[in-house]
Amino acid sequence: MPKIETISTRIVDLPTIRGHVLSMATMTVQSVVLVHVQFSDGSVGIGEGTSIGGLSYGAESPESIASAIETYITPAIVGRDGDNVNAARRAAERAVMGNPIARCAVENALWDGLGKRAGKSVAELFGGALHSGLEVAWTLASGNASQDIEEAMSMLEQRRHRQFKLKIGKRAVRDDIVHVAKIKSALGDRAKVTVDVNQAWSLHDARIGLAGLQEIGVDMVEQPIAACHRHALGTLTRDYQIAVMADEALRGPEDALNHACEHAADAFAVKIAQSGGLSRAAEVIAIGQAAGLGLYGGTMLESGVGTAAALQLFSTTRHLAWGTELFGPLLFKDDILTQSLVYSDFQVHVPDGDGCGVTLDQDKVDFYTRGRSRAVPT
Ligand code: MUC
Ligand code: MG
Repeated sequence: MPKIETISTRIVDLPTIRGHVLSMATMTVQSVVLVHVQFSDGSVGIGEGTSIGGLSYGAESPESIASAIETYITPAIVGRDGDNVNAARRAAERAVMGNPIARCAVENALWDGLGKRAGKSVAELFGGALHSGLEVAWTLASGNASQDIEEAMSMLEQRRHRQFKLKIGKRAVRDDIVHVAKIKSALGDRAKVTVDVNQAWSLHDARIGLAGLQEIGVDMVEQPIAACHRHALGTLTRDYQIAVMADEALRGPEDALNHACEHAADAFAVKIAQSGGLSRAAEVIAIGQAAGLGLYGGTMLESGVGTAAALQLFSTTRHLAWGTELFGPLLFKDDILTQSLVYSDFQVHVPDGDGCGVTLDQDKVDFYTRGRSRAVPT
């Protein structure tokens, strides 16, 4: 029985290709937490736990993710059977309340290790892939409409993306509608346009916002109001034709069930990190499917490691009505994988290979690791 022998973490700071302007923060660097699990038979598994904008998006920061793993999850699971992901997951859940991103990172690494030892992909461990590639959206968030239009045109030209999510909520609501309308009219029928407000609107703002967005033909609005206001989200869902998606409000199957029962959203952004790992994300997917909601493969803007883990799970999902937004690695100036994920024909392709199907470029990882002296990567 391969035992879980050691677990190590590092925070890797990856510069973004441009400022990524969200309602709550502007990102110029993404800090990803990488987890390396060493098993007693010499095999290894890698995982990732990543949030957005320090502590401005949610309750976990890169530093708290690393600390929860090192201080609490590691002692709870070291010495356990590496092949029994469920038992290790339960032990981590008992030792650590909340902290879903930290628990996700470790669980990813355990699935990766198990897949590598078994000679199977993580998708196979979850019953098998139904898709070899998934539609992938891009987020327009430069903060400037002309730059966003230029960026979208170039993505269409390259056949990389034909669905664009606009980050809004920082400006006054009517100014946001003007901004979205400019981009929407420039793109016409060539692309699908959605928006993400990241909880920035009051219910009153949201009424103005949803009416305006609907009027200009935007297809979907993600988390327009605070995650805690589920009943109000349900009101918006019922009152407007534009699809309403829950994101920050979904921290696993319990929230998914409540939203489904109350028809508080038309669609779910499924995030493996926010759900607390691949297994819990699979439960969110099952609830969304059973309720007949539209599913979206969400991202926390992870590097290739977390993106590949999400891809493995989403590839096993029957239907993602809203596609995915698994573009994280493309937002960074550099890739920390030896072989980058493949984006073509508006899809991101599920990597072949055992486990999550990706390998770290150790020199690059060392270069971007926080607190290390930097040697230029070859
Ligand atoms: C979010 O709130 O969905 C996903 C894409 C992006 O640009 O930011 C994330 C976070
Ligand atoms: Mg969102």
